[in-house]
Amino acid sequence: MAQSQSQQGLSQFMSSLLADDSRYEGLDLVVAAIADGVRNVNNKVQAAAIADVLGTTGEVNVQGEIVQILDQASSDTFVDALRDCGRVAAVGSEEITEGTVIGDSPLHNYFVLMDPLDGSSNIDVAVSIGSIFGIWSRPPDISVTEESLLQPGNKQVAAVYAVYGSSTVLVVAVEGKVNGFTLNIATGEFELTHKDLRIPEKCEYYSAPEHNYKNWSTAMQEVVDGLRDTHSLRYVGSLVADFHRNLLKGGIFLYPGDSKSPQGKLRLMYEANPLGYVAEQAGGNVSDGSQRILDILPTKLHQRVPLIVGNASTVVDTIEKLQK
Ligand code: AHM
Ligand code: MG
Repeated sequence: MAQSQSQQGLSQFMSSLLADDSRYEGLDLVVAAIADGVRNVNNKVQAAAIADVLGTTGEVNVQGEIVQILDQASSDTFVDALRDCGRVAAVGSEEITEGTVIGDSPLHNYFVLMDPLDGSSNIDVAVSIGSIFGIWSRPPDISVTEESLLQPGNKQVAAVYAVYGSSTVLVVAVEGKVNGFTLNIATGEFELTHKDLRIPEKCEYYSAPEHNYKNWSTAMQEVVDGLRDTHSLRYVGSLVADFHRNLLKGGIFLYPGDSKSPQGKLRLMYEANPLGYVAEQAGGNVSDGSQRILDILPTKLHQRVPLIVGNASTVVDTIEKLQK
């Protein structure tokens, strides 16, 4: 049976989106590899309790956080898929201390930075979690080392994220176009279900870790006091799920720095940059409170950054209030 427009598959969609554009040569293969990894990780997430792979590996990652078994398995799955696609020169992962160099032939023309399983604290309790990917093209003259991964977010050519929730959704952003696909579990196909996503102009929701309220600056406390008066709070504690909700329903996500953690909790290279890119392509905005996140020159693979992302005018309004 021919697929209707609303059921267009991911690979067909990517082929028509990128057709004949030499800037994106091989990007369809990178996105397809991520989609394969997402199918695989989705199976692992769904089967985790039964397969008895919930819980921790007993290790602590470079962030000082306890590594869940599924964190590690997801990272390995995506590194393998990205290596096998033949187009990725190097990968940075939240779960790997140093960058993983894959290859430096002319075909290896992308870098990928990823949070393979975002929302670790929700893994064991059946709450939505996800995977986040920023994709950079490899400049032709650059040799492939760990340092090559340290490029600003404004050089990203695409970003992708998945949410493993009440359905499994893959969102792909490329140069002004953001589209969402839902995994059809009967066929294994990602079908186009959210075409041309734009963040709604009406901002009805805010997401913020209010358990940190007492450690915030007075200005940040006042911003969130104001949001609380006029918006509904939705905070699940998985960045990618909170972000996805705000993208679809209209909202702003904030994870500020505070007196205990001046740079906040979230990571620049594989959380803030990719989701900031998606937000901007969907008409939203992203900031660390004083500058556009995507313009930050990274110094470390795992550096943290305060994050304010979502509805454009509410982000701008928040920055103005913080800078008063
Ligand atoms: P993770 O990448 O190890 O899962 O940690 C990041 C998560 C984000 O998904 C989420 O926004 C944040 O940590 C929640 O932090 P908190 O527990 O302080 O609310
Ligand atoms: Mg994360």
